[in-house]
Amino acid sequence: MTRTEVAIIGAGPAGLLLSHLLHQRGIDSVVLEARSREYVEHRQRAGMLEQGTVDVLRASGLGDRMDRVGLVHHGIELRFDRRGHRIDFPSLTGGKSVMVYAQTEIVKDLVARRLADGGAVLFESEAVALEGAESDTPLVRFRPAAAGEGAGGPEQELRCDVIVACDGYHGIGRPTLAALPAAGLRMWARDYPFAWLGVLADVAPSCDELIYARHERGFALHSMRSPSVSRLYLQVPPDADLADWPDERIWDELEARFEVDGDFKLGRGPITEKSITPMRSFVCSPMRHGRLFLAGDAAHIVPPTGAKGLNLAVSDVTLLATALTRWLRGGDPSGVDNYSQAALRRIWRAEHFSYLMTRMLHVDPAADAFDHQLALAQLRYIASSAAAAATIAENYVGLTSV
Ligand code: FAS
Ligand code: PHB
Repeated sequence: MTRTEVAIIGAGPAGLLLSHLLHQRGIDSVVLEARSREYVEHRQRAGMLEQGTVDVLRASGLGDRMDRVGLVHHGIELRFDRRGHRIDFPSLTGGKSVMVYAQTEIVKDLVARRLADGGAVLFESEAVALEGAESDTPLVRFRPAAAGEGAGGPEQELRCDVIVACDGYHGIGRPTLAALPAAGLRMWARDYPFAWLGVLADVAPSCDELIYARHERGFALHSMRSPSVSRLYLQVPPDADLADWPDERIWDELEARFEVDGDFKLGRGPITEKSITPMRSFVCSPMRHGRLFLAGDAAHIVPPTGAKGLNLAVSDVTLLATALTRWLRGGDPSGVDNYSQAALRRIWRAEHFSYLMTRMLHVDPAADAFDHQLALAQLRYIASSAAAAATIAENYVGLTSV
C-alpha cells in the first residue's frame, strides 16, 4: 500500500465513517489502525445516537442493523430529590427522538461494509509520522502488521493528497499540527474532579428509558444495550481503582443513588465489563492546516454526560467528506477552508451542553452547599418549566443548525 487520495489515521467511528462516505463519493482512502479489528470492534464506549447521526447512517446505507436492533427512545428521566422527572423529546423538539445503538455495533457495521466494498482498512498498522502537511505531497510513515505477529513490521510510506487524523485524543495527529508553528494551534481544556466507572451487565434494564440521577452520594446513569443487557455508570473519584470496586459494591452504590419514592427496583446480574473513564472537556483549533485535517476525538473531547462524543465525530466527518469531495473533484477549496470554523460552531455548542449536564448532575467534591443548591435549583427548574426542559431536549436530540 503506497499511495491513496486520503490517508485516514484511526479506525474508530470517525475514520471508518469518513472512509465510507468518501468511497460513496468515488474518493479513494486508506485507513491505518494501530489496534486489531477485534479490539476496535469490542471496545465499550458510547451508546446514544442523536437523530442527525441516525439520519447519516441511514442515508449512507448503514442503517439496516441499527433499525433492527437499535432502541428508539422518546425521552430521558432526570432523577433527584428521590423523584423522577421525564423529559419528553417529540413534544419539545417537533417530533425528534434518539437511538440507543452501541458504538461497538456501529464500528462492526462500518468495518464489514468497508471490507465488503473492497476498502483498505489496515489493522495493527500504527502511523508513526505524518509529514508534508504544508506541501502538495504529504505522506504517512507507518509500521504495518508483520505477518501474523501483530503491529511492528518494517516502516512503510503511504503517499497521499490529504491526511485526516481520526486517531483520538491520544493520537499523533494533533501533536503533529501543534508542531507546525504556522498552524497557530490553540487548545482549551478542563479536567473534572471525578471519573465514570462504566459497567456492562447481563441483566434486563430496570427502566424503559435512560435515568440520569443526581444523588448526594454522586451521579449515576442507567443506560442499556438491549432488552437483556444493561449499561450503567457511576461517578467515582478521578483516581479510582477498579480493584476497589467488586460487583457487589457497584450494585449497592448504584441502588443507593437511584433511590426514589415509588416502585423502582434495580435488577442485578453478572457484570461482563468494567472500565473507568476520566472526565474532560477539550477543544483545539484550527482542525486543519494545509493538507492535514483533524476529526473526532483527535480535535475535541466532551464529558459523556451529554452523550455527544460519538455524535460530534459523525458530524465532523460528514462535513469533511463533502468538503474534500468539492476540493478533490471540483477544485473548489471553499468547503475545506471553512471546515474548521463550521465544525467548531457545533463542537462548542456540544461542549457547553455537556459541561452544563455534567455540572448539574455530578457532585463536585470541592463544591460547597451553595453549589449543591444551585444544581438542585436548575434541576427543579427543568422539571417544572417546558421552556427549560426544551433546552435540554433540543440539545440532547441534536441541533439541526448551530
Ligand atoms: P476513537 O478514539 O474512537 O478512535 C481513534 C482510533 O485511532 C483508535 O481505534 C486508535 O487505536 C487509533 N489510533 C490512535 N493512534 C493511532 C496511530 N498512531 N496509528 C493508527 N491508529 C491510531 N461518548 C459518548 O457519547 N458516550 C459515552 O458513554 C462515551 N464513553 C466513552 C468511554 C471511553 C473510555 C472513551 C475513551 C470515550 C467515550 N466516549 C463516549 C467518547 C467516544 O465515544 C468518542 O467520542 C468516539 O470514540 C470518537 O471516535 P473517534 O474520533 O473515531 O476516536
Ligand atoms: C451509553 O449508553 O453508553 C451512554 C448513554 C448516554 C450517555 C453516556 C453513555 O450520556
